[in-house]
Amino acid sequence: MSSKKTTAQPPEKLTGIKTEAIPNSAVGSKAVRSALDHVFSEAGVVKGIKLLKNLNQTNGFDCPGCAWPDPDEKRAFLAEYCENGAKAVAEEATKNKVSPMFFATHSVAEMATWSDYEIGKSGRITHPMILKENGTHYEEIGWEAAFTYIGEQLNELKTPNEAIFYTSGRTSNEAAYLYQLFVRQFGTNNLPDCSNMCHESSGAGLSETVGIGKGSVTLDDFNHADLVIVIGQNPGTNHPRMLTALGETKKNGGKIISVNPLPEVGLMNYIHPQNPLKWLGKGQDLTDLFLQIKINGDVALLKIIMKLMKEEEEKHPNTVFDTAFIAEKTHGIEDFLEDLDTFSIEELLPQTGLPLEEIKKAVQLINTSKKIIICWAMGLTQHKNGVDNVREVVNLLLLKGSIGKPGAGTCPVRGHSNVQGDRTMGIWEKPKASFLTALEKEFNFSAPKEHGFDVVEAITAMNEKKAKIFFGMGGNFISATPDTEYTAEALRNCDLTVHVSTKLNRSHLIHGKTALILPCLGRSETDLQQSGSQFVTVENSMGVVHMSRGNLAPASEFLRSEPAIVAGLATATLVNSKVKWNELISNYDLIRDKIEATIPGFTNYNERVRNKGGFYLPNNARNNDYSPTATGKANFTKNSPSDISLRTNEFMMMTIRTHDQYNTTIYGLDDRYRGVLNERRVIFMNPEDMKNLNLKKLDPVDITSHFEGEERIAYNFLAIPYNIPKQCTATYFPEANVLVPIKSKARISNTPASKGVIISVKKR
Ligand SMILES: Nc1nc2c(c(=O)[nH]1)N[C@H]1C(S)=C(S)[C@@H](COP(=O)(O)OP(=O)(O)OC[C@H]3O[C@@H](n4cnc5c(=O)[nH]c(N)nc54)[C@H](O)[C@@H]3O)O[C@H]1N2
Ligand SMILES: Nc1nc2c(c(=O)[nH]1)N[C@H]1C(S)=C(S)[C@@H](COP(=O)(O)OP(=O)(O)OC[C@H]3O[C@@H](n4cnc5c(=O)[nH]c(N)nc54)[C@H](O)[C@@H]3O)O[C@H]1N2
Ligand SMILES: [Mo]
Repeated sequence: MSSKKTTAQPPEKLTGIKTEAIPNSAVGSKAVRSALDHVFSEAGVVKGIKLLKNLNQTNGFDCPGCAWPDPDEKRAFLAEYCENGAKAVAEEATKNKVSPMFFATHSVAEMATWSDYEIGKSGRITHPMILKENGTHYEEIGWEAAFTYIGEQLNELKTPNEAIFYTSGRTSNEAAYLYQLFVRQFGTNNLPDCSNMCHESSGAGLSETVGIGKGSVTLDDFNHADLVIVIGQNPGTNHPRMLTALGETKKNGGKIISVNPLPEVGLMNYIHPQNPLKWLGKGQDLTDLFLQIKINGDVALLKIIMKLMKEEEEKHPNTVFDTAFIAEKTHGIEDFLEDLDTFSIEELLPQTGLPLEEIKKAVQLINTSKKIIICWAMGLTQHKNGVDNVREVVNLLLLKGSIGKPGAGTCPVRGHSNVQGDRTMGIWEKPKASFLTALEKEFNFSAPKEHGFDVVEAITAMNEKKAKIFFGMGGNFISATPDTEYTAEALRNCDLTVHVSTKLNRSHLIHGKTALILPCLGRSETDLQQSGSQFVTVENSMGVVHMSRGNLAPASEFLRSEPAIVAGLATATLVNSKVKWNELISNYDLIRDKIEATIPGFTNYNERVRNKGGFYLPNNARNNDYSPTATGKANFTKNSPSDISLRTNEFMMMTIRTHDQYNTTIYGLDDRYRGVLNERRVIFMNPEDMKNLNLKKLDPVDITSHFEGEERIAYNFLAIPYNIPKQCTATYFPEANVLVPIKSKARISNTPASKGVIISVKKR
């Protein structure tokens, strides 16, 4: 039994597992109780009620939980209630404080031994802090001194490209816009973001095929769909309000197919939180057909489906394919069908692990549907062929003409609540030339043209000492990124690491020679500037831009807003900037005027965003217009099934979220919908696979990942027999990130393949 000592990963210590039966349905009274417990214990009852009253209300703040849209009308108390949204706001409204005294009491080395749960529960950071070179404890520093120090360090770099500016997806449009402007005036496009690890494969696949990197559907389309396919997504935990939309699809006679290696509880059956009378009942069955696919078998499945569709179309022309749409709107059908013919069902089927009969049921539903929506998330994007997955989804929709009309289209369900808006605002390492030109014209400077580093490239550059300063606008870089020990070395190589954060996290503890924490306001808090209290704006997963106004008292009087922090930084760093940074933050309307002047779709921004529910950004695919693609039409593409082959005793591992976490923020230690309580170091395995390895339930194991001859080990996980296909396993992120090799990533999008890790399992 060996155990490597390390501080960059969560501790290996087990916390005392309990297992219970998996519930039959999601939400219901238990979910409401769980949420209220979190809110009241973190924030107290009075503040807790105020929080819930303002969550997702037109005049309140946008839920920081996920990017699922709110209905444009009805927004009663608890109307858009969701357990995990409530937990997200509770986490921000916590009474606990991480003060200078807290930092004086706990050394960095001590805090690094805590679990992510303990680190997070420490609370909100109250003052700007600095960890000096060779220091053991963070110490208080004034805002101006902090800005001056960072500015000096930035200006001492040999080139601006030695600095990296990361963004997580909670940052508002206003903050993101100012931030990218500052970074580009400083002289680099090194703007990696959480999207690089998330929906980058969707953006890449969709831009190429339909000419826009965002989804095409609106919330209302769910009312009209004949069929919704949910593939590689667990909405019951990660987008609970989506279950309401799926419920509406069913109510209106639509069908639902779920494609997932796990029978995720929320997708199967759901009890509406709004209807307490039904809390005790059986709930509503959501999924009509569940395809329990093997990990990374999706391209193979979609190809089989499309081959069977083609067979039927050949027998009965014009009954399956939308030939008029294909002729008028698309490009490449011949090549695509020819390529499809080169694959045989016999060869594809084993990759899916499914009986052909089940797939035929799906084909039957697809053939008879005219309006199809396909929803997906990380189960498709975080694979070596993640972009192929997304493009294959588009192929299916194009065959059916199921895009650009009501009740049909693409629905990549975004994660962070403003990750889509941040991209719209220019947080991108590969900016479009037209965007840079608009910035140059408006602000009278010369913008860098060379593409910057994405997340994986940034880590590699820091590891190889080609980059020396890391700046994080939100997020938790060390715990969110792959290959934990390699990334830790990268951050430790830096001369300076800086984090703009609300709460303490592990990235403050795995640091450069000098480290700073700049504490900011959370979304639920009042943002007071010279002209009065400000609101910010965000864009949800369906391209609606709307306002978000915090109204709770800030966690500390020393906090600054993200826009104000950027302005402070820019003023201290840039010598020749013609931007009036301080004026811009005196009234955020002025920032929005600049956005309007440089980004298409924001005409009359300040006026329209004050309308109830906000406004939709232009979306060519939604309007059945594919002119922005290279061919001017929607493109069929040729895609590759998985090329991973497992050796004896090797397994595929996906790293997924529990019901009690928000990415790297651990709300609690339970995964109620999977029947696991009080433990995160678990590996879900097929019972027969366990038998072959001579493993019994809850046996402790070590996990080794295998990649191009390299091995990485994660110690001390408990094996859980679970309803998962053979040779497939699941662990939780971030505990298993140490196993994800930095070089194992999706073609084109460069997204870490954190759902397709090859592992072996050994009893301890
Ligand atoms: N409460 C809560 N809400 C969140 C988050 C959170 O952590 N907590 N995170 C937010 C963020 S940033 C994001 S990106 C989203 C993430 O939302 P999801 O993508 O739903 O999150 P994951 O837990 O990664 O789940 C991936 C799902 O895909 C399945 N899957 C894995 N591999 C495959 C595969 O090869 N094929 C198929 N068909 N399925 C597969 C898994 O079984 C799982 O059900 O949620 C957002 N919302
Ligand atoms: N193995 C594996 N790795 C993954 C994934 C996976 O499925 N498997 N998923 C990937 C995905 S989809 C994503 S999106 C990334 C997430 O990566 P990140 O976005 O970097 O991580 P989060 O855990 O969401 O960041 C949480 C931190 O953000 C800070 N924060 C919270 N609210 C605010 C705010 O309003 N302002 C500021 N400035 N800071 C704030 C808090 O300090 C908190 O600790 O992780 C990726 N990593
Ligand atoms: Mo994400």
